Amino acid sequence: MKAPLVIVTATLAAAITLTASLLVITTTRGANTSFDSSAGPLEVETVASGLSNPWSLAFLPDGRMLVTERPGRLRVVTRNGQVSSPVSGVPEVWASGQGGLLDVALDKDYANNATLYLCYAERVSGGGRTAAARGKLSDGAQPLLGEVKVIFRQEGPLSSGNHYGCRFAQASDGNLFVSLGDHFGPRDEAQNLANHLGKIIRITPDGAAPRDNPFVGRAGAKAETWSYGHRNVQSLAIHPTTGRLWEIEHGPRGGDEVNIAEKGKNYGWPVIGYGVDYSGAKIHEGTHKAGMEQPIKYWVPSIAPSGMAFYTGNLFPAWRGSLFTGSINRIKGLIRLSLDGEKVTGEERLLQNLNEEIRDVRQGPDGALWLLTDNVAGRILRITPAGR
Ligand SMILES: [Ca+2]
Repeated sequence: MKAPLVIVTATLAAAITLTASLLVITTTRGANTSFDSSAGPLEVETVASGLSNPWSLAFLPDGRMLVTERPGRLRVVTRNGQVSSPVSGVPEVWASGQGGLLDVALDKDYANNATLYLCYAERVSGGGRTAAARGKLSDGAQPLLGEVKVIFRQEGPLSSGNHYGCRFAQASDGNLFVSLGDHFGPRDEAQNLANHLGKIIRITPDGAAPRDNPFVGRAGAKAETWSYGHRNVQSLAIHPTTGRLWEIEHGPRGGDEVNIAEKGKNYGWPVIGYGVDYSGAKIHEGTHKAGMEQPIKYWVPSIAPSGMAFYTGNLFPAWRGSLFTGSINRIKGLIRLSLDGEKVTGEERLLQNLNEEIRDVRQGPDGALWLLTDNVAGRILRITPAGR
């Protein structure tokens, strides 16, 4: 009787384990989970699912969306969650480690020129680098990106697969800011003006360095560079009223930062900062140094920030003027920072019980918050006040 009993017990145990895991899935992803917030309970709607590591979301003028999938696909998604076949004509990417097809952004004159920008990891002999391309989207049953032109390629030591940065923000004058990671290589390169590692650059839509960039004409410096001493910036946005460029970057173990990235300024990595190495070893000389900027907010421990949106909508009046960023640490959720001008006055952590890595956050044309969850079956989520 012993053997059958063992089988029965094992079967029971397996059944209990299965039930338990189903319960976990139901309670973390089910409709009955409540998501409290300072603006009242939130409703989380799954608009689309089954996306492969979605990284960036951009709204088309008609309310549909463009979504990148890190393995190298760009898709058009309708408001009701219909996902198109991959847009053809997208540049080949190096989908390895943190690299692949990363940001997508529409030109501010997209309604007239159908132009969009893609930021991605490009394979070169011996590693990868951040590259940016533009193209024109031809919509329809078989969407196509045409007139594709690579407008920028990062110069300097290559990446083995990490820290590409790769977010866009377009200023009102049409110039593009692009964040470029430090490649998780020799850290001091972020202080070396002779390459593009650990920099934010400012380029025209054709990829040229505007003549009023800070290092134009300086020997041994890159004309595209706008600011430097950054580690890995995966959140970039223009402030809706001041027009200034804000960025959020990953620190090492501790020390993620919000900065206002100003022309020609040095943001300190790796000389100053608030974290330590993953081993616990010391990295920085200290937290302050003359000639280096202080963040307006930092996190210890790290939150692993990705994506960024200033909220200006009507669905959440209490949150107008707040700054949102996602966390790709699945227990930290969606982060809301309340602001008073250029000061951070508070922090709220939302959707922590969602148990998802949040890769991007955008404000939709409907005033809802739209999120991407980063995994092999990633989702597009729409966040609204419950009952609306
Ligand atoms: Ca810094």
